[in-house]
Amino acid sequence: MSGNGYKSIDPAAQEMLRIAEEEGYETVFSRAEEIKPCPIGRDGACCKHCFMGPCRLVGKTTRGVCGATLDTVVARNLARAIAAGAASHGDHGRDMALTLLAAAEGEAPDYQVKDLQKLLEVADILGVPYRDRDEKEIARDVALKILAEFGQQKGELTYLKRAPLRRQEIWRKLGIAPRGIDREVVDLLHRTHIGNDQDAEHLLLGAMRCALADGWGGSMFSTDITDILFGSPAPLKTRANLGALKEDEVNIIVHGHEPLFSEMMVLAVNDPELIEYARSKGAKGINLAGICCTANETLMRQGIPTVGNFLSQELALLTGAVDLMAVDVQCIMQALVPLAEQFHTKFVTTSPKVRIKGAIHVEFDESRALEIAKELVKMAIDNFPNRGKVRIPKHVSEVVAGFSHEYITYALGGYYRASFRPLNDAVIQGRIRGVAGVVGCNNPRSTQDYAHEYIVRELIKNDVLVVQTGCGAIASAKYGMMLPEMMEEVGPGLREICEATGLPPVLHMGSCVDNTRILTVASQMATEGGLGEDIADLPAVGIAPEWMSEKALAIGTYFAASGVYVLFGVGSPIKASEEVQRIMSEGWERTVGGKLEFVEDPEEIVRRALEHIDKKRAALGLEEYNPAKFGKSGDRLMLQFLKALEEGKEVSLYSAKSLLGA
Ligand code: NFS
Repeated sequence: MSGNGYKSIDPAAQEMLRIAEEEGYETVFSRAEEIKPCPIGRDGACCKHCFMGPCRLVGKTTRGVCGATLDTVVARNLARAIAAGAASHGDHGRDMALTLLAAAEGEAPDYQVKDLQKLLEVADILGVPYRDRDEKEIARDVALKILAEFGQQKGELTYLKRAPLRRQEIWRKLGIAPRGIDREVVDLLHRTHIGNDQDAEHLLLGAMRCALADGWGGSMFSTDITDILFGSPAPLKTRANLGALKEDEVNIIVHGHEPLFSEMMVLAVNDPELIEYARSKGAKGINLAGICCTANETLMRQGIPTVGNFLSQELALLTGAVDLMAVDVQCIMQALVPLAEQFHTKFVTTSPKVRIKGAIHVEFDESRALEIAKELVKMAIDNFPNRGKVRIPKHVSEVVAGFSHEYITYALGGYYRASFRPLNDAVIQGRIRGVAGVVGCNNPRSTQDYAHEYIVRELIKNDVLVVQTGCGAIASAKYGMMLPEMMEEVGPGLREICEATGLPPVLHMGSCVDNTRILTVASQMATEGGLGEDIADLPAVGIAPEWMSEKALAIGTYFAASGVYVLFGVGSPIKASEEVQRIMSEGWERTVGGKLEFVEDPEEIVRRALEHIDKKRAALGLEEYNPAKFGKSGDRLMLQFLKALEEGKEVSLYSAKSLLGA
């Protein structure tokens, strides 16, 4: 196990794990101890693609029954995982598009276009006419155009043009510009069937093409439609960790990924009649909270608290305070159902795609969305009096979230000067050394949140601006790292920028599909000027310190294929093949400019990340990073001055001058 030897660094998780151990509840942590990972499968050396095997390519066995080499097997296993990850994001995006279409056609009355500006921007990119047209007509045509990109057979995805020109040329030259979202997933599944593509390098090119169909297709569409339907996020303050559960209120947790359902739950818990009904059952109110990425969606837009990331899902039930947990798709552990049975918790599946044996199934139907959400809230209220022992840990942190790329440009230049110019200038001057996306899951094979927390702290100390999504963002939120108070731990140059713009040093940019917001920021930085012409020129890195899902592999691959150096922690699914490691590292760096490496040690991840950032700075001809030059701007001193005033200290002209260092 990598990490600090503990199961979690989260004090709330530790408290619940103590209870689990003392009282004999099984969790993902205890199962991970019992089940040792198969070393052959873990390293990518087990081939299960036909029934002549499975072939375990270890020791003297260097070929499968069909003759497939270790390099082929390792590359094929990774490629299949990437196809599954891209399919998951793509299908999520498709559901969003179908709902936008239903809303536009009047078949989903509870959904409306909430962000007209975003709808018009998306219409413009997609070439959908929007002048003098009715909003619903535009929304319908946008939805239809997006749906057509899923089934498109030839040509290129339209969103590729959002990437810098240089990047588009690289994709075209290599033949990896994705044609249609579904086509690339099917193509990769076909290629990895027995007897097809058996050249590791070529297989991995196919994997990049499929991953790009996720990043610049399925996921990016999903982010855009979510903004259109529920509003583009802007900063707000809310709370994170199990302490957000309330002893005296009905607690409902939404868990999963598609905000279509969780947004309706937000409306339902605010229904005055239901609040009154909750009171009639002895509760003071209704408390909605989230887990995993659907939590990130409602947190960013509605300020709904998150009770935790991936590894906290069972721990929430152990509090005995969850009256109902409703799930949709992805990252939902089957173990939740037998665990819920040991408490009073009602566990409800809602997606037509996801049933879990033993769970209550209330199928979500977008034509009666709010009605179904209210039904579930009522079910939770009726269950409130059935609670047994309740043990809610006190730990909860505040978090400022909601940094869409639109808001970042606004923060940097206001409405009429919204741009990335100030950010680029800060990088050029060396106030910001570089930018890092720290994203991805938790994994019980490494201490929960240990690597996330360590890496983010080290990066901001070294003047690297950090942007986060997914369970990585929830990790930082739980430790109060997304607050202005963090400024004390920030390097001097980055601190000056944060203080001048009001941006925190660690930005919560949303759920995992919202990694596409990071692609957009990177593209805009690259085209703004002064930092080269392509994403690969930027002093930037992507890190998934505690990844576990196939979706994470798809994300890492589309970032690498977009020109970013990506580092994954925990362990390596390609360990068995040095050739595959070489292709994805030096090989990809030569062809696409980005690379994907698996590095277990968080310290080594930070070292490589900073080294890469400095290498890119040098290639751009920028001044060498020198933190000693910064930290003396008036902004910081002004803050101290204002704080002194706030604390009621008498500030005379003389003391103000001394505070300001004059
Ligand atoms: Ni991303 Fe979000 Fe979390 Fe990993 Fe799962 S919730 S989509 S896959 S575990 S970060």
